[in-house]
Amino acid sequence: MENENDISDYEYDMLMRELVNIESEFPELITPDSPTHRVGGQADGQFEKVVHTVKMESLQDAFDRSEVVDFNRRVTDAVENVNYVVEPKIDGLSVSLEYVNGVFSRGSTRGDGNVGEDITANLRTVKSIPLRLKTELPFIEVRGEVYMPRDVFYKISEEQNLSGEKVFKNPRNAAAGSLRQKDPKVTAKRNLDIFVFNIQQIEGKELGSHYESLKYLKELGFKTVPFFNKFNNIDDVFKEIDRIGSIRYTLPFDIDGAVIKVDDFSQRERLGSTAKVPRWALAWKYPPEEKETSLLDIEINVGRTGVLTPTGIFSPVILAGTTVSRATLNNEDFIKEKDIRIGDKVIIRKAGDIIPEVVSVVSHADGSVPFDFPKTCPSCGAPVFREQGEAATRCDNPDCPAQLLRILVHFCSRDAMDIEGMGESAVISLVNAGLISAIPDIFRLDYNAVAALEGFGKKSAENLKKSIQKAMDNDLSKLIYAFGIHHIGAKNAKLLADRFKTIDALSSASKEELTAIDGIGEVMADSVIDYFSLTATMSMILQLKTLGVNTQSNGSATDSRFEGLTFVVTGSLSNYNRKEIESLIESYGGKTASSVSKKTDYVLAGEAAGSKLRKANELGISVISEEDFEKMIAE
Ligand code: 0OX
Repeated sequence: MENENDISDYEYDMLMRELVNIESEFPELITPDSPTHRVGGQADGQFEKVVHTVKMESLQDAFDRSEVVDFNRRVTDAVENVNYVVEPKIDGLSVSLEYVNGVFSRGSTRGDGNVGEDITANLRTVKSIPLRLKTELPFIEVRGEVYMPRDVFYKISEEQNLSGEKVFKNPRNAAAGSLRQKDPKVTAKRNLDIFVFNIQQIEGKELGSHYESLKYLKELGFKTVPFFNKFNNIDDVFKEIDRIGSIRYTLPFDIDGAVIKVDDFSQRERLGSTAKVPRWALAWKYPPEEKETSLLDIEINVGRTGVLTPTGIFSPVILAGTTVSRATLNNEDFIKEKDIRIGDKVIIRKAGDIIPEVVSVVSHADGSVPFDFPKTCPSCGAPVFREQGEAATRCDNPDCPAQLLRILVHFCSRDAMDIEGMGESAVISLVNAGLISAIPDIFRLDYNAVAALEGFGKKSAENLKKSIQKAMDNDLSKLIYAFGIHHIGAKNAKLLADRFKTIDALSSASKEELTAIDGIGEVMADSVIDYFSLTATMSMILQLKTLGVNTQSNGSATDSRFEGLTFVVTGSLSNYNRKEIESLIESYGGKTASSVSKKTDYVLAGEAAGSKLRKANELGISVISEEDFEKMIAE
């Protein structure tokens, strides 16, 4: 995705460093497309190319103090009486600005350091870039960092949130996205800013040091890096990088480090550059800010896909400039591995300076106990599952309210029950109107109520009725797939339907029977068994059958367990009306009669059964309850 990363910049930099080390030790492993071959992003053709006559070099990173000490040793071994300038490292995008006779003539991105892109029109909209310099120099090219101030970033994020647009991940991505706009008017609205920190080329002025050139840049009207100080020993350099680190989050813009530069230009020349970086400069990278706080609670949320995600609730602390009181705890293993308990003192930080995470546990509270990851879904109470080799704990309940929309949309989708007119927006409307709250409700829709809904009308309601009625005769394989059983795609659903023929046979299949099918592995078999072990699943299947939904393989023999048996139903049942129970009995090959006689095999007696029950007892006919009946069909 445009200007987006999955890992934090700090992590990226560390990984890149590791790759460079591996490649220098094992050059045979270097691939032609190794990311170490580029200095930065490459030009992608949307803008005109600009060849940088003076290379826009990158910086050597340092993550450990010993690396700064080594850098100082290398420098002082080569040159005497060194002065260092230390400046904040602005977290933005490096650009080049060219001025001919004091007039801004061209601006470009750094690209890979040798070739960038012409973004003059967009840079003209950055108010702090002077369009005319205070002195009419024949030519000057400067380098600076374009950034988005943090308050601008928060304001734009809020607007993007409100309008449902994708929100930029951080101020740097926002600045990058804004600079790459085709229409400069869009860039202009983004309130970008710049800090200039280097003279790349100059005609008409002699300068001997970096410090001097920064002062001169100011005189010309540039907004230079907000502070830069000169030191003649490494101890003071350390003090300065620590000082900058301590004020880092009070600055109104993001910095990701401090840059240490040899001041004197003739000393820089003597030190020279490697193929990639100058030997006279070093970028100190600050590790992400970490803070200690207390874990007050662990909240478990169920996502649309049924995954249970634990979130830590903390005593609020200010971290990387904002107040943090929540952080994801990822999953059960993360909590177990770190032994995170409610009441713990923990260290938290923000990955990539944006997303809060728990780094470690400092101490447990007195009397605390290991966190017990829920065994049931906090949304619906059904048992939850964790599959072998998977970190996620999942709720598979087809009635889980947290997952209802996704479950319904999948159930109706083309490869599943293929119900035309039941796309996501229709499902949302029907759920919001209270007409559907579980899968079986699809087959007991009140079409008058549907017709009265906004966006439906009589015609759509009629069409919907037709497509739902058609779906009732779908082959078993479509129904199995429609259930959305984890790991069971359309093809596997067909395998299961072909082998078991009826939903009842499938629901009572053993693991051995399942894995005996070519194409069904252990993970799938476990998933099927878990799914049918839920009471909610069995109750849903019973309802679907009652409503007349086909649960058999088309063309296959039917489940005729009640063949030759006659039932008389009396009293009121809790799960079925009279018509529903009769069609259910018939679907198993049984017959129903209205009066009890010697030919009656079973009397199914509900609440307040009267004379028929008495007669059955007189004739010695088996009387069964609704519960007994459900057991008979579940067997
Ligand atoms: C910054 C920044 C970047 C000059 C030659 C090598 C690196 N992001 O703030 N780069 C440099 O220096 C260049 N200085 C900076 N302050």
